[in-house]
Amino acid sequence: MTVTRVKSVCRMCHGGCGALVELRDGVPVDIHGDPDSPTSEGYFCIKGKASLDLLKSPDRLTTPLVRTGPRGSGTFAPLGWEAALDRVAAQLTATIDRHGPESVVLAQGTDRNYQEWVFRLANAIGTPNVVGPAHVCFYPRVMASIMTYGAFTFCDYDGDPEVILLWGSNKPDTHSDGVIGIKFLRAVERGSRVIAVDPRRTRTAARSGLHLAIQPGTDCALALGMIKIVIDEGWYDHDFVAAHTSGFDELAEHVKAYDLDRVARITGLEPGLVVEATRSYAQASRACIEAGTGLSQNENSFDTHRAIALLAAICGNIDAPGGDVIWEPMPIEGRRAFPRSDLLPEEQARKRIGGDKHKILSMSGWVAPGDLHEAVLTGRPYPVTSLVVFGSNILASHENTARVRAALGKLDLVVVCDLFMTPTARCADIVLPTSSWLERDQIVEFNSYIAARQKIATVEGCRSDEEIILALAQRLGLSEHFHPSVEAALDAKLAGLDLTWQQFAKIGHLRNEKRYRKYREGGFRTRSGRVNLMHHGLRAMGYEPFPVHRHPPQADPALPYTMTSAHPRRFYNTEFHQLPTTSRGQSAARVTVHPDTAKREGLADGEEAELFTRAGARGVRLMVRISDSVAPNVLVADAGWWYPDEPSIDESLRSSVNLLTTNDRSDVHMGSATMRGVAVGIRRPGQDRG
Ligand SMILES: Nc1nc2c(c(=O)[nH]1)N[C@H]1C(S)=C(S)[C@@H](COP(=O)(O)OP(=O)(O)OC[C@H]3O[C@@H](n4cnc5c(=O)[nH]c(N)nc54)[C@H](O)[C@@H]3O)O[C@H]1N2
Ligand SMILES: Nc1nc2c(c(=O)[nH]1)N[C@H]1C(S)=C(S)[C@@H](COP(=O)(O)OP(=O)(O)OC[C@H]3O[C@@H](n4cnc5c(=O)[nH]c(N)nc54)[C@H](O)[C@@H]3O)O[C@H]1N2
Ligand code: SF4
Ligand SMILES: [Mo]
Repeated sequence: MTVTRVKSVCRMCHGGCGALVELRDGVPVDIHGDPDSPTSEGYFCIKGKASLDLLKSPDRLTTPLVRTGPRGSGTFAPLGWEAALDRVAAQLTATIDRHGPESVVLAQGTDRNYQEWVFRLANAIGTPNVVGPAHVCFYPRVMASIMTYGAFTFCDYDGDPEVILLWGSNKPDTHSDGVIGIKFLRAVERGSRVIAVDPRRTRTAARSGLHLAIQPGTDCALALGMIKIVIDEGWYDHDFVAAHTSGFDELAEHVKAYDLDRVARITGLEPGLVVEATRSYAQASRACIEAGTGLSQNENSFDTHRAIALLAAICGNIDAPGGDVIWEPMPIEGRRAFPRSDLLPEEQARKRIGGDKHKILSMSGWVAPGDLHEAVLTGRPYPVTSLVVFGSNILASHENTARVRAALGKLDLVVVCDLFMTPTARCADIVLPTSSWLERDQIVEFNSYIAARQKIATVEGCRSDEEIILALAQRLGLSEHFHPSVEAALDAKLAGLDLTWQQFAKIGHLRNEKRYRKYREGGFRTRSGRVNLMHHGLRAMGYEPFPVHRHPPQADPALPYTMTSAHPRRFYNTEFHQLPTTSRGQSAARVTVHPDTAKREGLADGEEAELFTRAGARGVRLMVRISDSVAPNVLVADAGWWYPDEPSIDESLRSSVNLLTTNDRSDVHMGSATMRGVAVGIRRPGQDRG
């Protein structure tokens, strides 16, 4: 027996921990963290451990399928790869000829390091329409940061922040955006103090120096209130503000509306706590803000992240040691250049669905799901006929499930590439079985860091998304815009480093040296070279030049609770519900309920409750977890749940919180739907539905 160890990069979440896969006679038998990885330092979690389940799962799709019964019925027949790809290409060609390339929409879920391939295919086809969860995930933060500083920042945990403001983020459990929670935890061990702003007392919030148990959806008011305190108390970095920002006086005027009493009323926080948190953050010599997805899923999402960016800037923490450091990408043809946006004609780019409505999201290249579904259902501004999904379970992850379902029913062609038969894949005409991260070569690009994900195994019958995209491009007559093979594309990406894929795979990873205060060499990458406290460009687009907190509508007495969601620790978005290693620990979606609320509503721990937004309508059923880690009016539900073993779509989605979310109160910049801060009622299932 030969035992070998191959280095790769885990993709069970977007943390990207270094992984060591142990093979016996070429068969993967074990997986652990790689102690040599500079980003994860040997850390590995339960989801990473579940990776090998992916290779063995009896539920994996291993042949293309074509629908034989009504859409959504789940009746399919197997089809060979060549026939399946020919069929998809023929139908796409027909719709492009009839309705134009913009009638084809590509979809992607959370980034899986092939996003740039999806965008390249869209640009080569000539469609400006790529839909994904960008509006409620990373992009409100990215665009707020870019529009304020001209770049995106990351917390400099290695630079020993004195204070870490953990705001709407559960970093130690979610490892978001390529910075693994271990970096945060090690900084805390070395002495960083944590201020947590979270409606839920998470494990980290419980251990924080200060926990601000904010009412969901009110963070924008808190950030603006903190800016006012910093300015009033003179706690800002006077030199930095004078030399490197524009619009400070106007900002000081703007935040006058956010006095402490008003902020305390909106957020439900003790005024003294707000002042203490502000002082602690503003007076620290090194401080960073980890702003998470808890802030990106409501009508204030972009403005909340803008307000936080302004707070960090006036305190002089941008690009400072232990602060929020500007990311300098490695010189590869990666996320920025590989999509080849030059292939998309200007008149096509202008047709992006929702481009006139959610202008900031549109600038980033994405379409908001709500805008897509509306276009499909109304045929306006033009017919949208075909959807090709590369890894997204949109029936569980997009807001407004009923409308997503209606849109899926109306399209002429739905193609879903996935590892498993999800509720979304059930609604496809053609399903293409894709490979997992263990079955492909990829360059993982994060922050100032790149790493090699190496193919370790093969699951017969599956192909990677990159291979599917190359095969479709060839059939659509677009080969001139693509490389002849995936390896040739990886070689081309690395050309700027004078490396081939094979050479890079041996090296494993490369990163840029961190440099601080780069703005001193030539300013920020904004038009003025300064931090845009006031943003004239936003005004020119018809938006407010400063962040504004918008109030949620008055609570309805029939819906007295505020529901928010969080990503569960053992699962990843909508994934891993069929894997033994992860689902062994939790078999149903949970909702955290305060003891007083449970008593009032007659709910018992471990039993089902139904959350609803309309008295007569069917709600969402989740398992009650009674805990005083939430306020009596707040309910925190697990996001992204579905049950793979249920025979009907309705039953498989019975715990999916997006049955209750809508597009009614979306962020005007990004189209972010309100997923955090939804007015709901809660009852025992079977109780009178009014
Ligand atoms: N209510 C509520 N809704 C939410 C959220 C929330 O917090 N609350 N979170 C939002 C956020 S931040 C996000 S990012 C989205 C996530 O939403 P999605 O991205 O749609 O969800 P995922 O579960 O990440 O991925 C969907 C599918 O990709 C498949 N898959 C995995 N690897 C691959 C691969 O390599 N190729 C292909 N083709 N398929 C693959 C999985 O099997 C899974 O079925 O959900 C959003 N929706
Ligand atoms: N284990 C695990 N890791 C994941 C994922 C997963 O599903 N599971 N998903 C991945 C994805 S796609 C993403 S985008 C990231 C997200 O990672 P994070 O940014 O950490 O996001 P969440 O865990 O969804 O939410 C963070 C915190 O926001 C709190 N919260 C909810 N509503 C509000 C609010 O209104 N205000 C404030 N201040 N806080 C609020 C929640 O209680 C939660 O503790 O995680 C990634 N990593
Ligand atoms: S944190 Fe993410 S990348 Fe790291 S081992 Fe866990 S699932 Fe894999
Ligand atoms: Mo996300």
